[in-house]
Amino acid sequence: MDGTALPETRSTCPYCGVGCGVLLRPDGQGGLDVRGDPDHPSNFGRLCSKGAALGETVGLGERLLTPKVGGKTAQWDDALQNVADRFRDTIATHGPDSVALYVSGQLLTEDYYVANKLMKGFIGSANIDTNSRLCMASSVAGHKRAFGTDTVPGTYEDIDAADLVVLVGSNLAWCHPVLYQRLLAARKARGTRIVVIDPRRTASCDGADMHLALDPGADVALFNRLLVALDDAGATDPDYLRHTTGLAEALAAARADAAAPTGLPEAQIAAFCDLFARTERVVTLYSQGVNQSTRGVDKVNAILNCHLATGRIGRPGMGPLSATGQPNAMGGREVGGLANMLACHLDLEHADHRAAVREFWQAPALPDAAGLKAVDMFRAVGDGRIRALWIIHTNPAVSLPEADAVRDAIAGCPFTVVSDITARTDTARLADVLLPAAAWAEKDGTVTNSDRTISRQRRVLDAPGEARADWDILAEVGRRMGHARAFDYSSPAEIFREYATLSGVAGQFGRDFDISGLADLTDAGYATLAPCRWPVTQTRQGGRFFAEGGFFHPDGKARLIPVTWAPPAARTGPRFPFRLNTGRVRDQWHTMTRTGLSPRLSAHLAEPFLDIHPADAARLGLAPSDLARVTAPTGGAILRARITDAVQPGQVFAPMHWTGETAPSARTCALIPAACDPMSGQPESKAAVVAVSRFDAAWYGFAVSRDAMTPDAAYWALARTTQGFRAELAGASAITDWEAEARRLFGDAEAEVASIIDTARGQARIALFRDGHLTGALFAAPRPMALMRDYLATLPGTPAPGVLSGRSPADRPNPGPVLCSCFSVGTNTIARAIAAEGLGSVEQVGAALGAGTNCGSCRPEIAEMLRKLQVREAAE
Ligand SMILES: Nc1nc2c(c(=O)[nH]1)N[C@H]1C(S)=C(S)[C@@H](COP(=O)(O)OP(=O)(O)OC[C@H]3O[C@@H](n4cnc5c(=O)[nH]c(N)nc54)[C@H](O)[C@@H]3O)O[C@H]1N2
Ligand SMILES: Nc1nc2c(c(=O)[nH]1)N[C@H]1C(S)=C(S)[C@@H](COP(=O)(O)OP(=O)(O)OC[C@H]3O[C@@H](n4cnc5c(=O)[nH]c(N)nc54)[C@H](O)[C@@H]3O)O[C@H]1N2
Ligand code: SF4
Ligand SMILES: [Mo]
Repeated sequence: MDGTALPETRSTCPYCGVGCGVLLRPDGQGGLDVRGDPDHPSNFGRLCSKGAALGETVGLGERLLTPKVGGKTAQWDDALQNVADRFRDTIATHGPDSVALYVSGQLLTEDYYVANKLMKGFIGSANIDTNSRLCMASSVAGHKRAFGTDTVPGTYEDIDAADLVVLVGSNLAWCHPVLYQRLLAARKARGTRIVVIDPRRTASCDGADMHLALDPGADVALFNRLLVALDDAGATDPDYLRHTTGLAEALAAARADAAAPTGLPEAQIAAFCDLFARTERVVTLYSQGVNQSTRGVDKVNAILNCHLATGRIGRPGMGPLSATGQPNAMGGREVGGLANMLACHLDLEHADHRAAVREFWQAPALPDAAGLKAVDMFRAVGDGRIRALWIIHTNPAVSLPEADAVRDAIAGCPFTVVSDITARTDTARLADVLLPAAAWAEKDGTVTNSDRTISRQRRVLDAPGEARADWDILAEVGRRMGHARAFDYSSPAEIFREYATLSGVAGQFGRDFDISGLADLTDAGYATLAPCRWPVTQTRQGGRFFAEGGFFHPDGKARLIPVTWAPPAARTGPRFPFRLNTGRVRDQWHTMTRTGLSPRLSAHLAEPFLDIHPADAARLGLAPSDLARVTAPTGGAILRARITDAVQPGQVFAPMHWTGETAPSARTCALIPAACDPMSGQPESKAAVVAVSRFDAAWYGFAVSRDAMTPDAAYWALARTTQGFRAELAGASAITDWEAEARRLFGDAEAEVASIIDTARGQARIALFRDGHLTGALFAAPRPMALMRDYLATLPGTPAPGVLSGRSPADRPNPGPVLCSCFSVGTNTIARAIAAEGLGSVEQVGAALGAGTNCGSCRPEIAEMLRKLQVREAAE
């Protein structure tokens, strides 16, 4: 088939909460061409590196294609009946609260709606929670406390129209790259000031006017200082304050907090407060540095206080904006996917709300109290209170705090069901029943992004094997549990109409979330639904909230909340002297089950790492490329040390992405204590305490291969390449037979071998060939080796003469690690061009090499390279 003849279909990127529109064109061979949708109001055609590489992640190599029961392939009928029977039996014997659903902000709204309806309405338990507990729960609780409901007041257009954007605990440049590009475009057009508040220097600091490297957890102290400064400067808005209560109490608490430590120089605090006070159009955009904290809700309210006090909310170019992480984090909040919410922003604790939903669903029972929140849910799995668990679209054995304990709890649960697109996850490996889910490009539904825009995801590929959409699997189990009528859905459009109708009931209770204007959408209307921002009613569509008050507390007023600083729950001390911060890298998505399939994305950072300050590294005797052993009260890890002053002394940073599948010693969440915010239940994933030392391996290795490798070493990390795989390795004990080791690693006993082995020095270079083509090469030595890794990664499957030298021939310079993933331009290539051609700006680098001219995600890193080279030149 001629792929280009197929039409493009509008859909939505399945990664972050920016919610970019994509145009998808199947290439006729199972692949997809992807480009940004020029007409989508979130991105106007832009995509980041992850969105642009979506086409590389739809292959079937790793897909789960049939149900499995007890590890064996099963028929859908048997698997579903098994799930329904085991859930029903468990409920009959131990009650509805002995079962639980753990779901995800990556589910489509229709999937989510059915899951919530099944659990709360028909199983009659509120034990459904979602990974959004680890992500958005503090923002939800903060919004509800201040506004009376979980409303995001503003829109993305406010970023275009602001004069000051304050990024708090957000690495926007890497985690919401298209929004960041939008912010940079606004800065170019109108000179927007940017302030970054983050203990760590990130890619987002590159374009910033100010970086406030505050102490971890000091946000409440800083925003209390700001509130006082706003009051002192006369910047509060008496007219607007009529719509609020609590300013005096909030100010009193803030004044009493004046001595709370921030770690910032007084002059810097003053400069920030002054800039904020004299700028009317301020957007404060915040993310996980705020939410993932034992004081997350207070942090949110400390920010909201400042916007409410100044009346800078709900008008163009101003307001607080919580950046949602997952593509449908917002949708999940709307449908009530959290254990303490009902549906459509109705409250579980509210008898009238319960009665209305119960009647609407014709449900036998509705719980009247919140269910177990994620961390407590897995504790209950661990201690046997929960005996049947269904995990859908999330990987909790990796992503929850105390991940080793969570993994053990799931393993010990009498009955675990996992719905996933692949069996190769740390969680799926523990399942009794494994259900193959259709992936994003194979199913229809809707998602809501950070600014309340509802967009369609559309099916462009056939679901492979026997994979089925999540809503379909859930509805089928609902029917088999005896609720035929309630779950008699035949399409996502039908579910969406029911959901929109229910939101009208919420509207009648005066709730903000009302999309009843879409309740009569026909199938054809659903098929062609254009992006729209809620609310959508007969009288209103989209817009901002709260410019004229109109809050959702009974008195219609917002609450300013008195908040007081407190340090993170885990305390550093002699045993665990370092503060561990965790987060994301530019080109990987969470546990890497999709982005990890793309060689381009895997080339940016091919290994898990620990960022540590040069002074700390020197004290610990850590040299660049050494491995660091990281120990916490709850677990341990081995990570590659990256020595950098981007982190402060006493603080270290590690990414969250690596797993038992990709780097078993780098399961970062094993280091995170399960300390949670008391109001939101959100864990403090950014402030663990650890000890760090050098990991002295007996040998260090690097390997490339055409086919999958099976590393067996104290440390290993595996990544995809265009030619197959690459791996970093380190062993705890000496190897005596290197050739046997290489054959085992590459799973090939018969290949021809070329090798240079110096047993006395413990050095080995071994290459395996089949039919004159390289199938694998292993390099090992007692110390980390300087090799041209990115060049070596291109050799498997080629004749690869000279591979054992570990270097590229003189006429093929080593490009270095990929910085620009759109055009695969390496760091060395950029550095060479800067030096040889005297390039002085990101634009000039782009003109010379193309790097940074497509999605722009790497522009901050190019700027950082230029800055470092200029600093070096100035010093010379
Ligand atoms: N590339 C990529 N993008 C993603 C994702 C991904 O996996 N990969 N995931 C998506 C999801 S689900 C989410 S939730 C978002 C997360 O998006 P972000 O929240 O922007 O990302 P993080 O890296 O988790 O953390 C943000 C920053 O918080 C800082 N921080 C730590 N402690 C504190 C503190 O006490 N105060 C302050 N002010 N800052 C602190 C960290 O140093 C870090 O730079 O990203 C989304 N986008
Ligand atoms: N240390 C630390 N831990 C963190 C964080 C942090 O900053 N630091 N951040 C937290 C946050 S904000 C988040 S959001 C979580 C994310 O953590 P998780 O949700 O656990 O991570 P994902 O890799 O996104 O898991 C999604 C799973 O769904 C599968 N999947 C993909 N498509 C489909 C589908 O269509 N249907 C089904 N059924 N399955 C599918 C994927 O293969 C994958 O296994 O991590 C949290 N954990
Ligand atoms: S910013 Fe990137 S990951 Fe996020 S929705 Fe847009 S293209 Fe997808
Ligand atoms: Mo998230």
